[in-house]
Amino acid sequence: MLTIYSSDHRLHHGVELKDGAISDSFEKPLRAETVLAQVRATGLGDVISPKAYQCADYAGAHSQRYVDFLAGAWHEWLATGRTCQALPLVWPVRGLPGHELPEFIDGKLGFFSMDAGSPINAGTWAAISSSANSALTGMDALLGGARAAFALCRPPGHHAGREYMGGYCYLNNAAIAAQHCIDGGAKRVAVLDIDFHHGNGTQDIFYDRPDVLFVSTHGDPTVSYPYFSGHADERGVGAGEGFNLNLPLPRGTAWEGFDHALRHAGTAIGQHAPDALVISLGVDTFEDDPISHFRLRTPDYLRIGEAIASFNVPTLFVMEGGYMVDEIGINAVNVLLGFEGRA
Ligand code: Q9C
Ligand code: ZN
Repeated sequence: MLTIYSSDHRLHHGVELKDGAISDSFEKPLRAETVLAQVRATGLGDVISPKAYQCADYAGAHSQRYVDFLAGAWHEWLATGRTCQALPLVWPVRGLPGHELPEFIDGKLGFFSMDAGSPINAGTWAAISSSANSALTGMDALLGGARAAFALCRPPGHHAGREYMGGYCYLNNAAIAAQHCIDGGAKRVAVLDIDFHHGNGTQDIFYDRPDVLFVSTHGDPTVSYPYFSGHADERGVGAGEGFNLNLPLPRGTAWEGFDHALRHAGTAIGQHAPDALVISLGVDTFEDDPISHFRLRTPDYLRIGEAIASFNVPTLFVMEGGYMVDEIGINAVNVLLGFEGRA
């Protein structure tokens, strides 16, 4: 299987608020490096760099004004005389009118975000555009006839909505790839999100559309981030009703419960009969993940890959979360090896 990877991801490394203090983000460069090392160690296949794309290639999944904001945010922040990382601090929540885009960067940061989990620094745009380009290059491989490809994206993307960043995410790499597939002539696409966290951003982007089915397994939002989406009764709206399937699972879910949800997902994907499948591949479902609460073990990831292969659809794997750095390479690549029948 072809892997698409750009070392430009290293240009982005941020902070996060944890337990009342600011600290280094769990979403750090070493994550992608350990996955790449495991791709090489297992001989998964060739590793190539992403091709170049335009902002217009991101603006089907996102709005043009949001992409423009991301591309220019660091320079607007610098122009105010600050050289520290840019973080939002105020949000247009229920009860505030909130519909007018502020002119000043501090207002824009809040307008275009869901939380303070996505800091912006000097290298952020280079990193996030290379990450999206990796997903686009992977989808182009599928459109060219490949059965599968692996976009080793960093930063991740699935919490980023049509007009907002959050949860370490900026551009929604999986959604951008799915939209690129539709633009390339596909009638139907499915996105299956197996990250521990609900893919609220991908849900947001395709919520009113019947052409892109979104299915997500994740920690029950009653007790897990992102708290405000991911419930089973969110089924899509308008023409998109019935094309969004959330499968929330309790804290402590191990292989049996996860496998059951995966089969449910497989049935829904089969009914949709997609031309291509995009997997939001998070491995923060691992038992030792520092910020998540499932109990999958390393061999379980081989089984996940086998299950996905049995759906029998051309498949693009897009890297999302996973924060137990020592193990994320083995676990992520196990999914790919399982898919290829190398378990
Ligand atoms: N104590 C991804 O996996 N912080 N994003 C949650 C819980 C945000 C995760 C804190 C987690 C975002 C792509
Ligand atoms: Zn996650």
